[in-house]
This record gives sequence, structure tokens and C-alpha cells, in this order.
Amino acid sequence: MSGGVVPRPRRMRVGVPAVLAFGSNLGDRAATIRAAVAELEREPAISVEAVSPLYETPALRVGGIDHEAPAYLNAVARIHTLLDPLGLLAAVNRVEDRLGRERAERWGDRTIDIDIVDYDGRESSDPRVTLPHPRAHERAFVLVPWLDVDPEATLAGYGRVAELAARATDPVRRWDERATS
Ligand code: A4P
Ligand code: MG
Repeated sequence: MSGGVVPRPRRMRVGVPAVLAFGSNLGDRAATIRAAVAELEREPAISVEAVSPLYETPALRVGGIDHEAPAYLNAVARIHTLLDPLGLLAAVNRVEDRLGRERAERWGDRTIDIDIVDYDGRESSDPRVTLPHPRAHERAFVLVPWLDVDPEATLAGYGRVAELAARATDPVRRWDERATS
């Protein structure tokens, strides 16, 4: 997964398009993100269409970038789903739980975080599932891998992802497993 975009086997595209973002900064980060993708592929109402390469990114805390905290690996997947936004949230929360996610501190270290970045271009202020994800527009660690799986992507209410990515200032760097393990 650290190479190029990984297209998944073609399955029937049913339901609506959505974009998920993965982040991990504890444990075997790459293995955990891969396991999360595999778990989602097993969900009957979700088809995973493309997964971005992994990027290494310094931890963004509530107070700003923290270079002392363990660094994240981030990735983005393009999916289709038959679930509504709350159903999709429940599915990704189940995967997080199975992979040992604990919810302690907001924006704290975590084995896995899966956010719904976009759901069929929909906009919603429901705090349970805010659409698009309220901070995606300013985060290079979401926008840059999103472009890998959809160079023409747009973010509802904000415009072209390529332009947002060019403006985002948080540092992202392609992660090469062979160079680090
Ligand atoms: N929620 C609302 N909208 C959504 C949505 N679109 N997708 C609610 C997913 N969840 C959504 O999430 C808290 C609540 O957000 C949930 O109850 C859900 O109903 P959480 O995953 O339990 O907690 P969290 O992730 O700590 O909080 P939050 O505010 O979602 O944090 P973010 O914005 O996800 O940021 N630094 C780097 N480098 N890379 C990262 O990936 N991630 C975070 C988390 C912080 N710093 C990071 C990274
Ligand atoms: Mg989250």
C-alpha cells in the first residue's frame, strides 16, 4: 500500500460514493490501516474502490502540530456504500473498535481513526456525522491522499481538492515501508 494507488477488484458499484480517511499513530500503523481496509472490504454494504498510498504526517493536536508526539500514517479510500451516513459511521466505528481503538482524549494518540470525509457531496451539520468532515478542507493529510485516488475531486462547500491541497500547510510525506522497516 505504500507504493501507488491500489485499485480494488471490480465489484458492482451500488449505492453512493463516499470518501474515508484513515489515521494511525500507535502500534504497527501500516498493518492497522491495511487491516481496517480489509475489514471494510468484508462489509457487504461497502465496496472499496481505491486506496491511496500512505503518508507520514506529524501529529496535529488541538494546540497545533506536535513534533514530540508519535507521527501518523494517513491514507484515504474511495468507496461506494448502500448505508446512509449514520449506518456508515456505525460500520467504521465497529472496525475501529475491532482494531483496538480507545477513545480517551480528543485528537489524542490512537491505533486507528476512520473519518467520513465526504458522503455523496452531501452537507450536514448533524454533530454525529458532520458532512463534509469539518476539518478536511484544511488538512493536507486528508487532501493529498484524496487527490491520489481522485485527482478531480471536489469537497462540498469548498471546491476543488487540488486547490485546497495547494493551500494546506501541514507537512505530508509519502511513506515508504521498504525504507523504514
Ligand atoms: N463525527 C462527526 N462527524 C464525523 C465524520 N464526518 N466522520 C463524530 C467521523 N466521525 C464524525 O470522533 C468524535 C465524534 O465525531 C464521533 O462521535 C462522531 O460521531 P472520534 O473519532 O471518536 O474522536 P476524534 O477523532 O478524536 O475527534 P475528531 O474531532 O473527529 O478528530 P479528527 O478531526 O478526526 O482529528 N494528526 C495527523 N497528523 N493525522 C491525523 O489523522 N487525526 C486527528 C483526529 C488529530 N490529529 C491528527 C489526525
Ligand atoms: Mg475522528
